[in-house]
Amino acid sequence: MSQTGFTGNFIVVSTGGWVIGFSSKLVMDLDYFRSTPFDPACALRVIGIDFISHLKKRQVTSHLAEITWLRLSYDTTSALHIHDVHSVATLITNSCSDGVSENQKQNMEEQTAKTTVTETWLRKHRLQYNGATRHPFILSIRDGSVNFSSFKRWLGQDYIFVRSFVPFAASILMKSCKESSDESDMEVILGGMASLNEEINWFKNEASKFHVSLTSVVPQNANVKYCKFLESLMSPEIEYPMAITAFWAIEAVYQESFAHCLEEGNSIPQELQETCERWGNAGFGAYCRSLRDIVDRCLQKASLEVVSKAEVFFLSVVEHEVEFWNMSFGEASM
Ligand code: HMH
Repeated sequence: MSQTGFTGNFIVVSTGGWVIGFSSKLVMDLDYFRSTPFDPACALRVIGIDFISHLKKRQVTSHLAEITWLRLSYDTTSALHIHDVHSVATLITNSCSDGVSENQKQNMEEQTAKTTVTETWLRKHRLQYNGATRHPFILSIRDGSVNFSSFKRWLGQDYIFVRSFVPFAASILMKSCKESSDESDMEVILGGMASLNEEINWFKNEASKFHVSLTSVVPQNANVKYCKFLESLMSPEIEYPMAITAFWAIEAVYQESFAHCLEEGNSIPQELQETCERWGNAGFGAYCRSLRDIVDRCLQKASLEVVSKAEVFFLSVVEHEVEFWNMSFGEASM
């Protein structure tokens, strides 16, 4: 057995949500995925309650980051479609009866009962999400190899983005007042807006330190697209649960990215320490947690249609974020 092997009950699911493999007590090696005849065109997701807990137990999360860049797919024509984690857990529980004790079964069921919508998405879309929170630009900040011209490009572009993010935040604030069932949502969002106020000044300061002229920054393609996306979410037709989902995801990607930079063993260049702390600090972490709780509360009772629309917005944010980081390496030719 190789060192990258796992044991446990798990289901392998293709990007489209199709079960392409299922195993009880199987030993899995990441090399196995590399060598199997998958078409390297779309991403593979591995989900399953037992599998996730194994990853945590063995502290092999670095392998998750590693397979972020591994793209696989499978012909899904005759596979079984999974709608949600609940059905996955039921499948595991029903099909592994010989490999799973009654106790374990109960644990699985309990875990499923507590699973929130955002938790389900983060499991389901782990690879895509890691693509945004463990992007090479972020990893280069963490390990100190970052190119300062990339950082400066990101800084100028993000200043423009944040200026567009303010009216978006204002639209969420309005929606929360009109549509939320909980008065405290408004306070959470207002707190976020207060820190955005500070953030704009921070950008100006930082730009002058790095000799970036904010008035002459030309918004790049990915940035223009992302800002247009924000604008589309400001429409009154976009209901609060969908808008707040995107809002949470936007903040969460930055929080997780920069918090990762700050984790033990980093070699962040001293000049970038403040940047990492801005989004990676514990207070910002707690704010993102509150936003996530709002999202989960809103979606817990929402219709399947609203939940699946919100999931699409979540994934769009993740894609825009990856494109945004890519921009730091230079504008793409398209
Ligand atoms: C692109 N995403 C981008 N910029 C930001 N400043 C944030 C998220 C967090 O506010």
